[in-house]
Amino acid sequence: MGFKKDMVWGGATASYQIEGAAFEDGKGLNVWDICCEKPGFVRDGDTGIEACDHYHRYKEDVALMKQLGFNAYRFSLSWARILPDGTGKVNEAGLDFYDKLVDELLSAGIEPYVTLFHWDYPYELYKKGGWLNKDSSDWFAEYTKVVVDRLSDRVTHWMTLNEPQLFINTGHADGVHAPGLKLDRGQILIAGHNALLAHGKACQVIRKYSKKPCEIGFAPAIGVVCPATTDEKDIEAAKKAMFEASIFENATWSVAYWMEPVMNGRYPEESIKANGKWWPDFPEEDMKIIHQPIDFCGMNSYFGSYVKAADNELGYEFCKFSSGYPRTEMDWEITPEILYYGPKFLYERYKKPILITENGMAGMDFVHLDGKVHDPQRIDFLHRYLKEYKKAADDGVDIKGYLQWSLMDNFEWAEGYRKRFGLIYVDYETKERILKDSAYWYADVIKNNGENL
Ligand code: GCO
Repeated sequence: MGFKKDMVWGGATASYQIEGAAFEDGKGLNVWDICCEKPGFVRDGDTGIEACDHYHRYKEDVALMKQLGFNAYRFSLSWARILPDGTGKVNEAGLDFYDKLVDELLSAGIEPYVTLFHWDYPYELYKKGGWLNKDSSDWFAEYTKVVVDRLSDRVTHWMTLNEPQLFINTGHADGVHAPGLKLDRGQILIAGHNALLAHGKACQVIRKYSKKPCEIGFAPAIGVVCPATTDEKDIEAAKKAMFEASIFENATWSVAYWMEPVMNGRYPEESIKANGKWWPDFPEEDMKIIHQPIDFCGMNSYFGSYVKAADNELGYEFCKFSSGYPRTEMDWEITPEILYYGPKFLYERYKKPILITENGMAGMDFVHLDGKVHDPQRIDFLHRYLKEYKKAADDGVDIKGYLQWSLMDNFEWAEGYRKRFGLIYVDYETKERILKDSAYWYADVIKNNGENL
């Protein structure tokens, strides 16, 4: 059976990670601009001030995507580039940039998949309390309206939030991502709830004001749990573990905490119970706002875990990875089966087409003596993962597409520029782009719609 004829094939990026031009053309500050200045916050003191200079080189980048045969490109908008204060005055130059990018993509035959928020939160709003402020979802709705008014005559695919569990937790609980806070559990639950509300209100705004019929989703991080064997008992155990909110002490790390409100209009009972006195008293109407119709189920996934059924309270136990287990430069285990079981379990539960919004690996990539970037590991990685994904399609899972992370090497948040995730190598001194071997390989997969996997 394989992938459908209209399979979405492309790559993904995020504004702060590639654009650069951090202080140009009236862009406002965001929390990453601020945190990058704090000594020790980002490895090597790296910042996104220049990044890949995509802001000035977007035409070259779109031409490269066209060369690779992409039919889609996922990118995010910098909220503070569009609204320097987060709300209020619009920065026309910022909107113009995205306007031109969208036109360039469409004229190259590439469908824009726009993420509204990929972590670069406006600093002016952060100073008003950010996601803790009860108005934060309205701020997001206001920003969404500005964007939709301007781009929805051409953009028809939207994602609201990227990996809310990451920006809420790494940014607000662990303090290792911007804004670098270490809030308590009660505050985290409020921030999480406001982010969910922001998602819901953005969906409402897009549906109401879009100039064309459109599709909406979001891009959560999906921690896939795979069964250790194909034994039915292990498969059931894996499913249970994947959607169980209680396996994390902090509920907002779980898949269920984000997916259940969005997809089923409820918080998982276990999250509420496990948080006891910490659980805030949210107004009931909020859930109606959060629970908006969604057109596809986004999935950002890089590695997963394995469980086997067990005779204990949980009914399963996690398998341990050995120290010699294959891993990427991020030290993430290589677990291709997540692209089989993840889509399968999500589709069974939520019945929405699956779009891989991110998947890929960081490698030890460098320019070889012949001037090329040979990255056989990435080819092997993508080959293994995509084979599993295709198996899910063969099994009847409604697969919408695959957006590889990332189009090009970029600013990997607190890790700076050392971790290279790109299909395209970026020389950060000269900003020269070089297609890695994996880019050519992926272009061939796209050309064959995955038939050659
Ligand atoms: C994330 C983001 C990306 C990352 C990628 C690799 O999940 O952290 O969506 O911005 O760069 O996932 O870590």
